[in-house]
Amino acid sequence: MKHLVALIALLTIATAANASLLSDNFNDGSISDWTVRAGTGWVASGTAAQKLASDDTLSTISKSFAGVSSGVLTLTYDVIIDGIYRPFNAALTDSTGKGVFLAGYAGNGYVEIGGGTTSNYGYSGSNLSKIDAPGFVSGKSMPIKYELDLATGELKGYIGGGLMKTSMINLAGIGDINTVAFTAKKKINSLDNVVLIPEPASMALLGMGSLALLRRRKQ
Ligand SMILES: [Ca+2]
Repeated sequence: MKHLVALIALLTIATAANASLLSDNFNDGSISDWTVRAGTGWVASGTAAQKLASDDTLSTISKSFAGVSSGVLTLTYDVIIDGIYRPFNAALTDSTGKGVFLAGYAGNGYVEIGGGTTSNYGYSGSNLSKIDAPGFVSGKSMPIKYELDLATGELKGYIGGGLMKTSMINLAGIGDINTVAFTAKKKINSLDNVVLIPEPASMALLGMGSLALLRRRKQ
């Protein structure tokens, strides 16, 4: 019985840890549940979201989720950059629009990762580091992952599964993170499979606390 209780507790922890805050594969051919924050927005195309080809202004779409203020946030998405040097950035922000830039320009063989805090959804070149990413080429879908530790401000950026860059971000003055935004400019950029997951760190601690409580009750 004791083991059964422990097993149920562990399963509960695993389930909670895997729950995503936001997930969208655009397979329904719609991006109507995303908000246009700037520019003319993006369009649904097949089973991905694509930037309008004729737009010359920065265009931002965003989506809100249940706010988080602790633990590690993991954001993954697939992106195709069409061009040699194109602005394409993701941002995680609070309800006032303050937050963290995750990437800036990208092109054949490289991307800029890192950044600092942002007060809007547009592109900012400040504090971004250009890094080599040999697999990141025009027209090819690349999986991007960011891990942001809300306690320490450590930001890790992965491209194609490999760790590309670790940065330290000053999160002072930023409230609960509750919005993800994507900005692009010119040409066609493709966005797909956006998933935002809170890391199990805080969940696991909570779970272990519950487990200890259960054990104590059984004794
Ligand atoms: Ca899709």
